[in-house]
Amino acid sequence: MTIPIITDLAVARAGILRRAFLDDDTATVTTVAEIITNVRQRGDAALREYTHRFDGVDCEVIEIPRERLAAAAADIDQSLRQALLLAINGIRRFHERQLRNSWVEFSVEGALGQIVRPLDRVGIYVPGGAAPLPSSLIHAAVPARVAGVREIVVCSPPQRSTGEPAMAVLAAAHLAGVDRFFAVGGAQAIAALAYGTESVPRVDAVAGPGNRYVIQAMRMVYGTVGVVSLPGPTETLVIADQTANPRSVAADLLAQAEHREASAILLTPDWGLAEQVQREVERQLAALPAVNAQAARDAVTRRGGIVMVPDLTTAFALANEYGPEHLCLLIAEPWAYVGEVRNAGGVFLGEDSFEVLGDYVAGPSHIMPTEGTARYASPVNVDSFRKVISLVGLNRAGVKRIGPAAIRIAEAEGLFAHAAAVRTRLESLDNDGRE
Ligand code: HSO
Ligand code: ZN
Repeated sequence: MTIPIITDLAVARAGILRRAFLDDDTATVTTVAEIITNVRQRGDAALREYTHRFDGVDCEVIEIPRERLAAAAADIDQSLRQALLLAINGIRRFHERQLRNSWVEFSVEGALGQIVRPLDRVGIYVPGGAAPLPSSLIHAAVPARVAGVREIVVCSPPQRSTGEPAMAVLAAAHLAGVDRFFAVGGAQAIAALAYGTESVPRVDAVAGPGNRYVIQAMRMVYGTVGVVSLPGPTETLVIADQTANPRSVAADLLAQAEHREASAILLTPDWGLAEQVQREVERQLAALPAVNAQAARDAVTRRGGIVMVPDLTTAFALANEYGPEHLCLLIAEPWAYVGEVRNAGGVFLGEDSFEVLGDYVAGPSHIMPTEGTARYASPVNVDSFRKVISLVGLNRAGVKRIGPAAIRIAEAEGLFAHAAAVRTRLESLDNDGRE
């Protein structure tokens, strides 16, 4: 099977443009609920058991000492360290631009304002498994650091071969300034971060991508702990016209398609391009290592395809309906269409601004909303790790003007102690005759 060309929009809408994977599946829910309860009740003992069962690793001590992180950063290939540092630098600079200030506005009635405060402690999940992603660690940890989070805790499962997480992940943790690192993964890691165990401290919010168990766990502990987002399998929607280079289009589709359970979709009004991209996809698949090619073929054939659209306006309408994690514009005038974009995690503009740069080194966090959550959610950013505290500092003049309205609403709600709290103020204002 090769990447299909879909000419009927209704078919595309009912098929690849309609996602089904966010639905709870009962088996996962049951398993995760049990894991959470167990970790909550038995703490570290439960973590050790799960690590033994799921990761095939026995570790007495769950925490990786900071010296080990530093050693990993010293030991990894010099060019990889330099690349990670370049990425960290770009991510830091991008996120520094996002910082909002606290504000207080004074008037004759006193002051109103808000203070912006970083969270005290944040937990970042980093997937292990077949392909551990050090980039995901830095794309969450650096924004948290810039936000001013006091303590950044990472959880990532140990690898069977070495008994600890991948060296590159440990190194990335050191380079990004992570404070504590625990070799624990899966739903059990999220439970530990939410409730705390003897070793793992309870955090204020969790962030980062994970498999279906991890994401289900995040949904179930939400409220006990903040959940920054629920990143599912990656998705890419490319809009390309006749000016696009079919090689680049195919390369960008395949780059994301090699991720686990990914989807990669092309919308184009140009039949010639569609056919060229189809051929290119085959040619480029043949050049990939077998494992990657298999994942990518699966993505482009089962959850992806080339959809023929009558024009770019239709393409943007469909893209907004779908709300992709990544929207890649390989069209003649990409900037002219930015105003059309309503739902997307990130927009990549033009031939030289492709998504893989965003995955690693461009600057914005690559942890972007998936599964249509771009309708309401944003990529990981500094505000993911900060909150607002409202300040109300009114004076007597304020009470005099707005107090009576408060009384009126309180009475309508039958809340007479509320009304009385205003009245005593108004009475004492009248009595001492001061303004
Ligand atoms: N494209 C993935 C992020 C990633 N790619 C990490 C490579 N490494 C989700 O946006
Ligand atoms: Zn990627």
